Amino acid sequence: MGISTFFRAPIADNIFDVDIGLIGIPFDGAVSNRPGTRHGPRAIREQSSMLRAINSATKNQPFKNLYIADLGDIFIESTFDLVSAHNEIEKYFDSILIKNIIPIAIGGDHSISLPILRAMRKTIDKPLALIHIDAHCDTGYGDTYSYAKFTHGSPFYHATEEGLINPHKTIQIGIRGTLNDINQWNYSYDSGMRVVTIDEFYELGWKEISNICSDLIDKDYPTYLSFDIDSIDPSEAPGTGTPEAGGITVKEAIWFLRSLNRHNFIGADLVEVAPQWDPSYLTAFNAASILFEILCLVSKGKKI
Ligand SMILES: [Mn+2]
Repeated sequence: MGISTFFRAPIADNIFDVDIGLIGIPFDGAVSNRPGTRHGPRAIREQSSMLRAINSATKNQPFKNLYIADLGDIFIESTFDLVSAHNEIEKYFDSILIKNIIPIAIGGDHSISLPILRAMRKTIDKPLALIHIDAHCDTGYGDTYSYAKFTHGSPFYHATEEGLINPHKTIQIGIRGTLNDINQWNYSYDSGMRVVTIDEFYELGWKEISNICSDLIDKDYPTYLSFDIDSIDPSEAPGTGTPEAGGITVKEAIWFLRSLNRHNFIGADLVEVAPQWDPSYLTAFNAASILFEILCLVSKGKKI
């Protein structure tokens, strides 16, 4: 009944009461390859309506004690001006965070993480830790990547340079694929981020990677989770702009996310679903399932 929302959650009637806000960001103004992530939030909403409220494996019931609401899609006016669009996104998150709402953003291309992190950084006294699951490091910049300053391939370069995230408490997981430039992701290594290639992910296994996350980031440290759907193998998530062969499975992603329950997540995003490249809706459905695990993680231990 009613109109489509994330997990059939209520549309917030009084935003001041919301504990966790599910926020769509329909934006693809910064993509390098196939467009379409502006359609991601609505496709994930629709598929998420098939999921139930209880996590059978972890017994989490995120909706039981918290007011989790769909805050709708951000309306971005300056879609042809990337910097202005990012400023609009940042202002929106400022308005959410001042009400103590924990944000989970549904993109949108990966450039949206930058304005979200800019807003989040103003609410805490130190750079955030980051757990970043992706096929790409997204730290390309300047002459190693497209010569443009802001793209969906550069948010974590800027987030580090602007002091939003602590590179020594940043881990990037699932990295693979082809490059434009041999030095494209040097910044991740040079700045001290822990880069886990897909080969290392399978050599060590997801449990060991989870232990590395725990060693790197104290359990109370404010941590942001960014999940790019292109971390998943294209056989299970073809609906994305920059697919890379040989990724993790949805099952591994879900197991791995559940294992991160020791961390203090203060916000999260799920990005890069471009549903029109996948007429089966499988990508959006898998994204909705991953989003539910993220919701369980973020809601864990939070007050009423
Ligand atoms: Mn990415």
